[in-house]
This record gives sequence, structure tokens and C-alpha cells, in this order.
Amino acid sequence: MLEPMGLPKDVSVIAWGLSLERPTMIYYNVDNIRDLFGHKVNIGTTKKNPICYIQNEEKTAKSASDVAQESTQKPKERTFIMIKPDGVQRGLIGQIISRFETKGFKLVAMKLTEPGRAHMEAHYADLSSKGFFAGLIDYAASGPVCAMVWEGDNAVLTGRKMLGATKPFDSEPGTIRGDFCIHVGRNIIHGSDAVESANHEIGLWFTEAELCAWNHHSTTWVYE
Ligand code: RTP
Ligand code: MG
Repeated sequence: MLEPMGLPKDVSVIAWGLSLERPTMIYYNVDNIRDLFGHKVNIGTTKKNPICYIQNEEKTAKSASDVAQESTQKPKERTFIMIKPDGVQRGLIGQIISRFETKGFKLVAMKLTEPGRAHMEAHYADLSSKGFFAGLIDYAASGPVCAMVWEGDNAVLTGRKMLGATKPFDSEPGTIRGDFCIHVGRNIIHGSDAVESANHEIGLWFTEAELCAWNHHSTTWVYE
């Protein structure tokens, strides 16, 4: 490997040692060289000893496959989303999934399930002292729910924004609750409120084996 003085270590020399009288760069059109090697190259010369080199940007910039691989190696933030029995009964599963999909989040797990009162009491344990707790459990355990895990940068906080405020009257139009419901006791969807509670809820609803590790083909079109 030729390593002329003064060049960065991550360059490959494609021509060198050319005389000052015949600087090769005038014969090469830089754009043509870029076309030849793709746009991920830097073209340069040195004045002392004209050298045409390509800089291996692959070593400094992330390639598409690097980004895709990282997405499975280092899991991004995850949130637990549950379409409540009223959302399932009203046929809103498809529209709700569509909002998370089109946002760019990745579906990691999903199941339609009816886990029973004890499970719902565990899920809403932090609200057990509230006056509405019994009614909440009656409602949440009244039929199948669609339990999901969605993954992506800031999935928890963004998920909450997408849901809208707890009371649909306070939810902005454009949010799920703002668009699809009216009463707080029929607010169709649950979303984790913090990363810590998200991890706890995911563990409560899904086994490790149910969480799918997969590469989304759009990763590099969603993340830069
Ligand atoms: P969630 O846990 O279901 O995502 O809802 P949230 O964080 O927005 O609100 P949270 O305070 O955790 O309440 C859980 C669910 O309990 C019902 N609720 N009813 N009657 C009432 O005043 C009342 N307050 C809350 C709602 O279904 C709420 O989503
Ligand atoms: Mg909550």
C-alpha cells in the first residue's frame, strides 16, 4: 500500500508521482471521477507532488448497511401501546397501527389478547388508589385488547403526543384520542408514560421471544 507523506491515513492512492509539468488532474474531470467511484469519495491533489486520491469515506461515514445493522444490534427506545376494548370493538385497530407505521416507528410485537382482570390490575397498579380504578378495570377487561410494542427514537414521548391528552376533550384534533373519542372512560388507547414504565409494561405483556428483532428496509430513509 502506498502511503505518501502528508496524506491522511484513510485515503487510497489511485495515481501519484506525476510531474509538475503534466499535472494529471487537468486530464481528469473531477465529476467523472466521482461518477466512476460513486459520490462517496473526496477527490484531492497535493501541490508539491500532484496526487489524485480518493478518500475512503466508508471508514468515516456510516453506510446504509451499518445503519440497518445498528438498528438491530442496539435496540432503540420502545413503548408499549394497547388499543383498549372500545378501540377494538369500533374497528380502529387498522387506523391506529397505520399512524405508528407511517410515523416511521417499527413494530416489534403485537397480539390480540384478553388477559383478564388480574393482569389489568397489575398493568394499572399505580392507579389502584384512584376512585375510578374499579371502573377502569371493568372497562379494560371487558373484551380483547390489541397489545403492541413500537420502537424508534423517542418512541415513548412521541407515542404519548400521538395519543393526545388523557381526557379526549383536552386532546388536540390530529391526535388519536382527539380524533376518535369523547369520554375519558372510553379513550380507546393506552401508551407508556416513561421509558422505565415502558420497559416494565413490555415485560408484563410480552416474553423476550415475542419481541421480534428485524431490520426495517426503510431504516435509512427514516434515520440519517
Ligand atoms: P393510559 O395509562 O391508559 O395510557 O392513560 P393515561 O396515562 O393518559 O392516564 P392515566 O392517568 O394513566 O389513567 C389511565 C386510564 O384510566 C382512565 N381514567 N379515568 N374517570 C376518570 O377520571 C379517569 N381518569 C383516568 C382512562 O381510561 C385513562 O386512560
Ligand atoms: Mg397512564
